[in-house]
Amino acid sequence: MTILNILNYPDPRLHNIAAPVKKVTEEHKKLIKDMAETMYSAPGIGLAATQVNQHIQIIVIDISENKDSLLVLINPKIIDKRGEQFCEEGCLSVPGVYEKVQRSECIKIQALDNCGNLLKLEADGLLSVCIQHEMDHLLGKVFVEYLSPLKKSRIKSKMIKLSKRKDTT
Ligand code: K2U
Ligand code: ZN
Repeated sequence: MTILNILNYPDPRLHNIAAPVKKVTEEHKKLIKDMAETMYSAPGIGLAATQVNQHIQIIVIDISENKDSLLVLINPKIIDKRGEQFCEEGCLSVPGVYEKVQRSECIKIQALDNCGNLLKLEADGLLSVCIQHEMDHLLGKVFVEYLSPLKKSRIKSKMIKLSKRKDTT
């Protein structure tokens, strides 16, 4: 069981752009397992490899009640999107901050699964929000960047204070 360290905003590594996975290896499968354990223990319903300082295009998601339906998306691409939704979001890299963000309501994506097979998926509601949120992480984007400059600045100051307090305890 390996719980990985999750980078906290405004760590500059959260703005790295993730590279595509050329071939799914055993090393990637080990990272996926560790990411899933880290996500479940947080607890959260999604986690991008960027957040654990691995800058490759891998996402894990589980929005199921029983936490027994892990979705692994490698090299995800949005191939269609429709509508809009304005939902409250949180982020394991920005603990304690919940703000509304506008996203596409329905998306169609293609990705590789953890065996390297092509998958296509249509999502709406919470799954759609989560996938878009995680795909932003792979592009080096954190959800607070959609907020007003004032809100973003206040969140950044709050997170810097939090990290300084952690360092002194
Ligand atoms: O990227 C992350 O930090 C994972 C998020 C995924 C997420 C973001 C926005 C909306 C839904 C999911 C974490 O799971 S944040 C914790 C959380 C848990 C349940 C519902 C919303 C947020
Ligand atoms: Zn996040």
